[in-house]
Amino acid sequence: MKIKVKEKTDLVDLKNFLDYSESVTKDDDTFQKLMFVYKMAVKELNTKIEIFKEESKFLYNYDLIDHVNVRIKEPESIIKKMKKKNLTLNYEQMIENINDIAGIRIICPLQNDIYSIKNMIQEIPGLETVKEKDYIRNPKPSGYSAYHLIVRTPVKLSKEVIYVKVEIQIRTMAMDFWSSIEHKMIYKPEEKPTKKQKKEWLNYAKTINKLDQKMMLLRE
Ligand code: 0O2
Repeated sequence: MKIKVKEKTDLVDLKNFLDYSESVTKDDDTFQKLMFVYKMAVKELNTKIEIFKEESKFLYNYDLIDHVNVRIKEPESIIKKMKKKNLTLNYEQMIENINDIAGIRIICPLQNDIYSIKNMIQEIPGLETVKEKDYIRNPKPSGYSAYHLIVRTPVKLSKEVIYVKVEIQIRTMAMDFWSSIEHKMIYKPEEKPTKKQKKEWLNYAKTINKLDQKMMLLRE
């Protein structure tokens, strides 16, 4: 693995940070180095989101953000997802096409809050939006609902600034309740779910959505 250390601080895309034509081998040096950079990206962004959380409580006495979860995708899951997407197992393909290696999940009380949080994030200096998916206005066929933002965020290391992709999922508490259980039982289950089960979960998602709408009215 070639590590390019620059003399001066420089702006570097993650894909130029290492020799990335190499094959993806779980836990080799390149993999470790990549995971370190993703981890730092999540850490930096999470600090900014925590500030929004504290700020809304301090200024408006409102918990705009209930809680935040961060995670780095497991190496096995990254490789599994690459195979599912029929990608060549090299770092170039991994960095370009797997958008959720670094993930942040923000849970908030109401559907309106999701859009306020999304706007606040998009105004963070230096952050670029790569992709947006509004699964609230357009839920997935399963019923899955959330707002997904794929962003590129700068990570300042001692010698360079590296741009790293992070997936931010923003959900209400009700959506999170549904998707956490559905994830285990239907989305990634041990046993394949039946059509009937899938339909039942879709109906639960609709109920959850109605509940979210009612909560917004109550708040108003
Ligand atoms: P895991 O185990 O949660 O990490 P992209 O390449 O960015 O365009 P991607 O990542 O293929 O698209 O697709 P998508 O549909 O936007 O989904 C990204 C993530 O959303 C998933 O990651 C899940 O976390 C969540 N998700 C999507 N659909 C569902 C669903 O039907 N049910 C639940 N519970 N979660 C869902 P992973 O890597 O698939 O899974």
